[in-house]
Amino acid sequence: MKRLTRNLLLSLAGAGCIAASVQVAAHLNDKEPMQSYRQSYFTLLAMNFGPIGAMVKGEMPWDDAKVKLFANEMAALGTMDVSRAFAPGTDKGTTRAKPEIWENMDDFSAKLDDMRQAVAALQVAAGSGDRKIIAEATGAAGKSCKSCHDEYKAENYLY
Ligand code: ASC
Repeated sequence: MKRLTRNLLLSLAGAGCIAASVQVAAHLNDKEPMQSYRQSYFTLLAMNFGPIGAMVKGEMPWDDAKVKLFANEMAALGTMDVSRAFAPGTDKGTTRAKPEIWENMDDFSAKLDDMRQAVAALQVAAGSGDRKIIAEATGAAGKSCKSCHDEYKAENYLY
């Protein structure tokens, strides 16, 4: 009886591990690591930009400390070289990145640079605490996201 309980517990623990690894695989697909990497990167950007946009639009109560924090996180992301996640051959699999990216890599890289500059400017604007300046920089950053999505991202803005 005791052994049966022990075996039951061990097999439940094993099932738990399998369930956990399936969940992890949804975030990092080791068959498509670059696709997972860039999706994670843009998720981080969106999860910081979303609330700033919502505060600027008055959809969320203004919180100056949060605006500064999220803008800092975005600027930190802007220092990362996400272009390596668009390596040749990674236009396949689970991706919304259009093949046009690889056909126009110079233009795509220029747009990534625009994004880096826009998030750096947003960080400076957030530091000023001036809501009008922050709103302008937020609009400019949103435009830079959108200009790339319009040409190079399929379907909805998910990440
Ligand atoms: C976001 C997000 C985007 C951009 C885009 C800006 O917060 O997830 O993809 O802003 O909507 O136009």
